[in-house]
Amino acid sequence: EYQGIETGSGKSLYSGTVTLGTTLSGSTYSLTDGGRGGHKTYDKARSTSSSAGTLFTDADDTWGTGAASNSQTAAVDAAYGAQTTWDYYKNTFGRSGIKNDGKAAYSRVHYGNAYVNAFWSDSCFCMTYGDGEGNTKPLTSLDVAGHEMTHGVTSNTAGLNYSGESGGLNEATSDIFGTAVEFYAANSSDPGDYLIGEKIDINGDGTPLRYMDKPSKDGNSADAWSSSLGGLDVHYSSGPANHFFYLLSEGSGAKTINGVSYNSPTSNGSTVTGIGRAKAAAIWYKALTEYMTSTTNYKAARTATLSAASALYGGTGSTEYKAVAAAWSAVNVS
Ligand code: ASN
Ligand code: ZN
Ligand code: CA
Repeated sequence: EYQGIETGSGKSLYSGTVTLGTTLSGSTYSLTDGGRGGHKTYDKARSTSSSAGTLFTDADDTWGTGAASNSQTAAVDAAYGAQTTWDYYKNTFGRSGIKNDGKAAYSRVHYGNAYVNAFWSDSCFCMTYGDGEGNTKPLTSLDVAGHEMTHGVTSNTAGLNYSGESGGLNEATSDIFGTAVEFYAANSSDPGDYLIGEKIDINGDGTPLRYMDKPSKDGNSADAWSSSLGGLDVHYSSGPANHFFYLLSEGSGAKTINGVSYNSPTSNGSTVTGIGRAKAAAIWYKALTEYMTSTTNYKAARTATLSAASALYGGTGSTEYKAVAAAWSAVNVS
């Protein structure tokens, strides 16, 4: 009998062939990521009950087929998403898990029948994924996994209330780090982009759920702050903060990254010069974990990110501080 941390191989739906952290117990492998707090991936087998479900196990540590019809495939994507998000936070910010206590959350796939959503829950400390329309498009893409896991991080740091302007900032935080995780992975099947949910085809026409360069492209999100912003659904009031993050990273105007073309406008006619994704993410992370609170609104998010830029890169004279101010002005936050 043998027991220990292993490295398996999986064929995912969205991210090609990936290596997976697994555990061998006796002669059976399980999707238990021993190197990352023991993160487990469970099968809900179309149930919507509140239980975790059945832990995925396998005889030879090779998982999935790359087709949604194989029940392990969505589990491969979910486990890969969880491990990549863990690695992003650990290797970028030194954060060890959602609570920074070294402990894992867990994932549940095949939730419900043709369920078209994915969600984080504070009560189970877990992420749950439906199989999407016709049970053929599980919502287990890398950016969605990073998005959902980041809800856990937000909940355990700033605690941004999930309504009004703070709710929009909460959603944007998940889009920002879901995107950062996707770029971090540099997976050739799913290279980084500033689109959210481009792999899961929820709209059925190949368009993504959200666009960070110009949020209004989704038909609902706001590009810039206005006094009515807090009345929107949080997935739309996230727009100005997503747009801020794009502008701060990449700057305004036209740009092509990993084959995707963007054209980011500014609400004040200014030209914004980006400081790069890594610095923009570091500023947002520091603001989230040190300066934002449950009631932070857009004006306070501006102050929090300026404080973070100042602490990381220098005060009012620094390029980074000035870029943060310029990017907020470009989305009508002053
Ligand atoms: N996928 C959505 C989200 O993470 C789920 C929801 O709105 N409850 O925001
Ligand atoms: Zn969300
Ligand atoms: Ca994406």
